Amino acid sequence: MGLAADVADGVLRGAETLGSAVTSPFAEPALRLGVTGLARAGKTVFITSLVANLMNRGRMSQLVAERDGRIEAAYLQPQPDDTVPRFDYEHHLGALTGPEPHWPDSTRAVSELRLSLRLKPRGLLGGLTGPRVLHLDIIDYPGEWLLDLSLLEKDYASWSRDVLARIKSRREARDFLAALSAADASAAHDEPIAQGLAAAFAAYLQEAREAGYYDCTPGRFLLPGDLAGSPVLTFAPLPEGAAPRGSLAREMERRFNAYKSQVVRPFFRDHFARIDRQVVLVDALGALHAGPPAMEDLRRAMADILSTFRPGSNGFLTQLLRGKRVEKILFAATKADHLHHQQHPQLTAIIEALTRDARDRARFAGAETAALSLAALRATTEEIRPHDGVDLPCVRGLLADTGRPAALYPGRLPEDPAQLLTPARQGAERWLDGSYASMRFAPQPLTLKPGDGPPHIRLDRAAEFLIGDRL
Ligand SMILES: Nc1nc2c(ncn2[C@@H]2O[C@H](COP(=O)(O)OP(=O)(O)OP(=O)(O)O)[C@@H](O)[C@H]2O)c(=O)[nH]1
Ligand SMILES: [Mg+2]
Repeated sequence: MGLAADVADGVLRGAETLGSAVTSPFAEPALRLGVTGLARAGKTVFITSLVANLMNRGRMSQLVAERDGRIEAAYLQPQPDDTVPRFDYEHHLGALTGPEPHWPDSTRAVSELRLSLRLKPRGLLGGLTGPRVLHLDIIDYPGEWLLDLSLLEKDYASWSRDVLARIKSRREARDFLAALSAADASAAHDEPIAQGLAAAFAAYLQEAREAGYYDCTPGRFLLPGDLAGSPVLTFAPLPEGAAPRGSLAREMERRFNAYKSQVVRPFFRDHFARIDRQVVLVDALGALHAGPPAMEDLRRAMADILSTFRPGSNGFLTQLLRGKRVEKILFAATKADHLHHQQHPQLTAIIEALTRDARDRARFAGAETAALSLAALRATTEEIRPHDGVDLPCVRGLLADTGRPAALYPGRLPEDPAQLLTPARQGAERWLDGSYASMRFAPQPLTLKPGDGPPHIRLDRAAEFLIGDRL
């Protein structure tokens, strides 16, 4: 499908929604909610718990439509996009709430789920029109894929030059650079050589990612999904030089261009451009625990990810969106159940500071933004423990590795997030006030009252911001 068809499709959808308010009470509007974040940020748990809590709304008191009794029912339906994998809700919920609760497996690609909400009619004529239905289409996609947007502005030669300059002194790149110096880019293309270089480059990206670098594009090299082994993922940057027809360099260039046109563009066209509301999940506590370099890395990754929500920053995107934009963006610090609620304001301040630039720009572009800290699935209980004559606000849970109970006091988060972000920006290796502790808790065994979803922190507030105005 070409660009024009897509844009026309968008216009049609817009017209439908508009028309339904005026003429046909039975047309059913759909709202597309994107859920993204870097690897392990908490996307799968967030979607699973959000859906479970929208179906059983006993813990959703901050959702105004629920408080006012406007939500009559919520149920799963077949999704509108036939070629996108379905978000495996039942499986993930089974993992979290089954007899031996555990966290769901990592997911490596885009997936989608449609939750339909039957709502009491609104307004004066409400009694005449009968119930309304809103389809909520939830799209889970890796934040890493957004980083590929910058590739669209580069040709193969300039991309190669940038990458090679950036990685030349990195320890993680040593093997790849050695393989590169042994290869002859102007020699005739030879598939095993191309595969060897691509594998070495992918191994570098993986190591760099683990070492905390965020500039690990092309994103699909880390999360290949069903593209693994295909030519669009079998290329690598090469030093500049002669590239006669049929040479390795020519073929690599061709594949780089194929990656852009057949992987990056379709993602933005088919998924990103159709999103109405977006939540960006951030594991700020994880970065805090890992230290200042990880925090600075996270800040830069966020800035890059969020620049995609400022359409003017990229010609391709501007053309693709043609004025349509994400209406609301929520930045959420996840896993807040690792902190006693006394310290939640400090965590929220960190996520606000981390995303400040991007939020200012998004607001300028017309999107409404907010930041909060949440736990999609609360795995701990709070407790005050005396220690050396002071009361420490702790959380207690079962350790994921051993199943043993343990109490955690992560440390005192500063009131002013600049005390963390400034040293991180200046290249500090460790935090001035020592370190922040972390533990991995398992989900707690649950016995849910009828009508209650899984326990969470502020998931209802997140839902109110993201969809409340449409209920
Ligand atoms: N305590 C706690 N831990 C959480 C919560 N949400 C996520 N986690 C932890 O974070 C890990 C990653 O969560 P996922 O939801 O799988 O993250 P994801 O973003 O889908 O990860 P990928 O699919 O690998 O990109 C889980 O295995 C848990 O250890 C939460 O609400 N509370
Ligand atoms: Mg996932």
